Parts: sequence; structure tokens; C-alpha cells
Amino acid sequence: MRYMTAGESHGPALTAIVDGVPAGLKISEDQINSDLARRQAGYGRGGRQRIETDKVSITSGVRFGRTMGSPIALVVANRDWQNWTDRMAVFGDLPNDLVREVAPRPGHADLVGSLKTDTNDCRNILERASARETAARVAAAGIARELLADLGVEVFSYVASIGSTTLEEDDPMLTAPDYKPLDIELSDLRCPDEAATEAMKAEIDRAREAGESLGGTFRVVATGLLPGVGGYATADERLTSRLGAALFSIPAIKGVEFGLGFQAAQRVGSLVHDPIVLDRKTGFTRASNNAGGLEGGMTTGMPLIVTVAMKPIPTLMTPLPTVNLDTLEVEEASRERSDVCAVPACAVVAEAEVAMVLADAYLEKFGHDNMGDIKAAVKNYRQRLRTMSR
Ligand code: EPS
Repeated sequence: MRYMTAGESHGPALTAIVDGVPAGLKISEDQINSDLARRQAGYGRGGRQRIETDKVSITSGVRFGRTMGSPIALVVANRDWQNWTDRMAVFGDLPNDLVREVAPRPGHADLVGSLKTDTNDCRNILERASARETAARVAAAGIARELLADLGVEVFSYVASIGSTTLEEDDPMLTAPDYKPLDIELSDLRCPDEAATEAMKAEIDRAREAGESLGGTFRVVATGLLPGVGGYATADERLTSRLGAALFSIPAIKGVEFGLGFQAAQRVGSLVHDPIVLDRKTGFTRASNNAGGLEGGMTTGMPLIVTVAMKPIPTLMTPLPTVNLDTLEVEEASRERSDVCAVPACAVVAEAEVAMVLADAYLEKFGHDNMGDIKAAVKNYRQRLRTMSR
């Protein structure tokens, strides 16, 4: 199962195509729309989100609410397109009174993308490098989430820090899976603690006043996983590398840690590895989860816990110096309407990427033609794991 997207930030629409989806999977438009709404929310977002109300339209691969086994096309319209028909016209020329984008923003794809593609209008680059594209990813991953939910796997995320303000957690590897996704969604920053949410909001306010932007960290958690999904034998089977690549494909991601992550490098082995325990009812399990649910490139059956770092957004209201692509003179980078902080939204995008990788790995292990056969294979596997432990 894989996806591809097309679409510019201020073009008519974003499109995603998902293929490799088994037949007979129930799809809910409302569920996808609620994920799209979660991606649009979060304290620190800019004016654009007041224009958009993202809704998915499925134009192939689903019939009477169930997948047919054919590629699924999903479209999310850009309402803002109405305000950009002159600057983003498919044919014709840029009207003379409208300027090209010639002041590349440090930290965005503007400059290097323009050099690479031989253009002196950064808009050609920024329209696609814009994080708007992630709406299509969230829509696409709605299919993966339905599949995982059908097999008992839930994926959620929460914000762990914004700038220098951090959520206090004793041992997130033990406690994170117990957070209630509904409580997280009640916070303006998708953070499970009210006091931390307020402190983070205050930091965002200070950044906005200073013309600054802010990054942060968040964790993605997947529960209900079976052990042995992914693979140890080849580089491209390993879930660690697949999840890492998927998460690093999200704009602005600068770090990904599995389980204890960098902390594991500072501890002795006995304080890192998770003792193996036998549960007579369910099979093998672990006394702790420092590995964050992955060992040898495969799921252990413990919750998957990934911590992800997002850098601050490059568009600054007090801009850094840049060089004008026309005059070659030093000037301030372009100031665009933008977000001050999009960490809560980014966490929803990361859920989508994780869901897509996990769904793909499940299908690899349990077959991919139709949901009936897949569920029978899952049942059989569970049964074998249980029998082994008796
Ligand atoms: C973005 C700039 C802003 C963000 C946008 C990403 O858009 P605009 O330039 O239209 O104000 O709001 O994110 C989204 C539109 C979205 O839906 O996430 C950028 O430059 O990356």
C-alpha cells in the first residue's frame, strides 16, 4: 500500500492516490474529514486556516462505502484558490502588476529549489514545498487508519514541547500509551496537560509578538500492534528505516527517536533492553518498553512510541537577510502570511505517515487481496502465538 500526492498550496486542489488497498474495507468520509480538521487546528496557526475547511472527496476505488481493490483517488479542494487565479493560472502569463517571489526565505526550499530548477520565481518551488501538501497525506492515510482500526491498531499523537516549554513526563515509554486521544484533542495544542498547554500558548504569544516562529517535539503512539510486523532480514523490510524515512519526508522534521532514542546511547545495556516475560494468555511480552515497540526492525507487540522534532517555520515577520534573485542585492527575506507554530498539526501529519507504513507492513505479513482473508490470517497468527506460550 502506498500513496502519491499532487497539488500546489494555492492551486485548485490537492490530490492523493492510494494503491494496494485490499477490497472490502469500510471507509468513512466523516472519519477522514475529522482527521483533516484535526490537522487544521492548533494554537499558533495563521490566517489561511480561517479560509480553508478541508473536506475530502473520493473519486475512485470506493463503492457503497467499501473499497473495491482498485486505486483510491482523494481530492481536497483549496478554497484560497479563488484568491489566486491570476498568480496561479495554469495557462497565460503572470500579469505585469504582480511580482515574482525573488526574496528566498532562509530555511525554506525557496533558494535551493530555484537554483535547481532554473527559475527566478521562488513561487514555483514554495507552492509545492508548502506544508499545505500534508492535507493530501492526511486524507490518503485515512484509508490506512481504517485498515489498522479494523485489525485493532490505533495511532495517535501528542505534543511534548513547544520551543523551550516542555510537558513534564516521568517515563513516557510507560505512560504515553495510556493518554486518552479524546483528552488530547481537547487541548488547543494537542498536549495532554492543561497547565503545560497554557505555558506553551504563552510562549507562542511571545513569539508572535517578536515576529518569530516556533518548533517543538511530539510523540506518535501506536497501540494494539502484533509482534513480528516488518522484518530483520533486509534493509527495506526494517520498520525502523521505513518509519524514519516516512517521518523525515514531512517538511520541517529534524529529528526522529524510537523509544528512548538518543538517551539509550548514554545508558548501560541493562538499563536499555526490555526483559522478556511470558504471559500465558497472550504470549511473549516485555517488562518495559524502552525500545518503543521495535526490535530488530520489527514490532515487538508493545506500543510503538516515536518522538519527532520539528524546526521553527521559516517564514518570519521579522525576516532574516537574504539575497534578491533579480538585483543580487542583500535584502530582507519575503514576509508571507504564515503560521507562528504548526507543531500540533505536524503531529497529525506524522500519525498519517506512521499509519501508512504500519498498514503497508501489515498487508505484507497478512496478505492484501481482501479484508476477510487478512482478518483470518491475523486470527491464525494470534492463535499460533498463544499456543506457543502454553
Ligand atoms: C505555509 C504557509 C501558510 C500555511 C501553510 C503552509 O499558507 P499561506 O501561505 O497560504 O498563508 O498556512 O499551511 C497550510 C495552508 C496548511 O493547510 O497546512 C508554507 O509556506 O509552508
